[in-house]
Amino acid sequence: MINQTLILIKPDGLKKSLTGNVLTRLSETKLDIVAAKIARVSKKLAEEHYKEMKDKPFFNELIKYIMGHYHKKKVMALVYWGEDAIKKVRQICGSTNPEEADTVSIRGQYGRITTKGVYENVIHASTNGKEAEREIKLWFQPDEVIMDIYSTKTAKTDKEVWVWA
Ligand code: IDP
Ligand code: MG
Repeated sequence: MINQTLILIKPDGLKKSLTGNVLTRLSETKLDIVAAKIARVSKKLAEEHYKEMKDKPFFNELIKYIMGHYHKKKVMALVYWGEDAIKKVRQICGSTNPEEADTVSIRGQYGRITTKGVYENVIHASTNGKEAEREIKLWFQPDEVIMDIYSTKTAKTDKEVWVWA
């Protein structure tokens, strides 16, 4: 099945200069990149992204981690598209716990568990179609994605826009 998935190279990945390594590993999937950007993660975005984890004991640390509190305050967000994109990307990422992840997976190679107990596992990838849709729509606007992956509509707003001077 053709599908799409949200990938985040987390702040530890950027801080450790792993962007190239991670993208090279992901290129093994032969999937298409249909959106990409470097983004600052606000508290609001972090909490929305990880809203399912709200009741976990490590939630506050997780929010600080994804916001870049311990590293660089940025993430790289990408959308990969193609045959079994969700499954193929998850496979290369490896298990959530970097100590348990296959040693040749991205998380197995580059992740660590901090003294505060957070799994700094370098990369986020959506786990299923529903999660991918929610996450892609959270991180990207339709005009930032070069393919029509979800239906869109036009809406009138009187919002002020920020433009080059
Ligand atoms: P996933 O990223 O493999 O989908 P989730 O269960 O969705 O795993 O957890 C989101 C993130 O929360 C993980 O990537 C990891 O950074 C962190 N995390 C998950 N479980 C634990 C845990 O038991 N201890 C510490 N951090 C965790
Ligand atoms: Mg998850």
